Amino acid sequence: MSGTDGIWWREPWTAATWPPAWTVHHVAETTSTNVVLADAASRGEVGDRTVLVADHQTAGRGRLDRRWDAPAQANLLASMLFTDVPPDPFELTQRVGLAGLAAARAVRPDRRIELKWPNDLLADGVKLAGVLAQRITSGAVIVGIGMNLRWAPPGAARLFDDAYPAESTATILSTLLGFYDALPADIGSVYRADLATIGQRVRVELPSGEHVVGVAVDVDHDGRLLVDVDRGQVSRESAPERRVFDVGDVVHLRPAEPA
Ligand code: BT5
Repeated sequence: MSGTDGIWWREPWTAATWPPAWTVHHVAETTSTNVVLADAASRGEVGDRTVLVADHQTAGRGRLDRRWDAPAQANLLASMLFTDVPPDPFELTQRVGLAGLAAARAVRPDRRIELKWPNDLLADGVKLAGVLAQRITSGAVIVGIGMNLRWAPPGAARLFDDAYPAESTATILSTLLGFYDALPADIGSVYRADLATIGQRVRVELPSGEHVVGVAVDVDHDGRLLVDVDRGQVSRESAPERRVFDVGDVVHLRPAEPA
């Protein structure tokens, strides 16, 4: 793999043994692992299950053109390329979310780590990790995950409170990739079983600025969230209206929390 963006090499971290299906490249600094891996994939330089992991991103990206922040060498910042894309590409992001969930739980079994729709990880109710998927023109899909290990912005969570050896970032990534490989072929029921959002009272914030409040009842075959919107938001007399969301930010509301 070449690149104008850094020096590429394989398996630089002695702590890591990568599962055989994956080719892991590591770089000290890059703009965004998603963007750089997408560019390399578009040029045909890398193949299925290539992973790019960076110690630092200067332009880390969130969904909807938002930013993803982390100081150098603090957190897990990695992107995976899938050229072998299933008929329902969103399943790849569900799988990465589930693998991240399993990896985080493996190292911090004492914390309450949950999956929130569409693909956030929460630790004790606060955002710990986010997943960003993008499809490139060849049809391949890049799925990036950022997980806070040693640093988190205000209002977010990190996995470790104390000093944690740098090599362990690679161990967590390796664990994550191993869990990915162990996921069953039929992912929908596993995802829905692990998704803390289902059954919760939620506020769904839409890109338009609108928000709705209701109870999240399920995720459909297209990965969309089904919400029974509170009666008061529709009309006083009507039964709850079921709405379907394919994009949005979800806040899990505690029962007593104002919407
Ligand atoms: C996400 O977006 O949660 C997807 C984040 C994906 C990041 C990875 S890192 C490796 C790969 N390369 C990239 O360039 N990106 C991926 P979203 O749900 O839109 O959340 C973004 C919002 O979370 C921001 O607007 C901030 O408010 C907040 N935020 C930024 N950095 C954060 C952090 N480290 N921890 C928690 N929240 C953060």
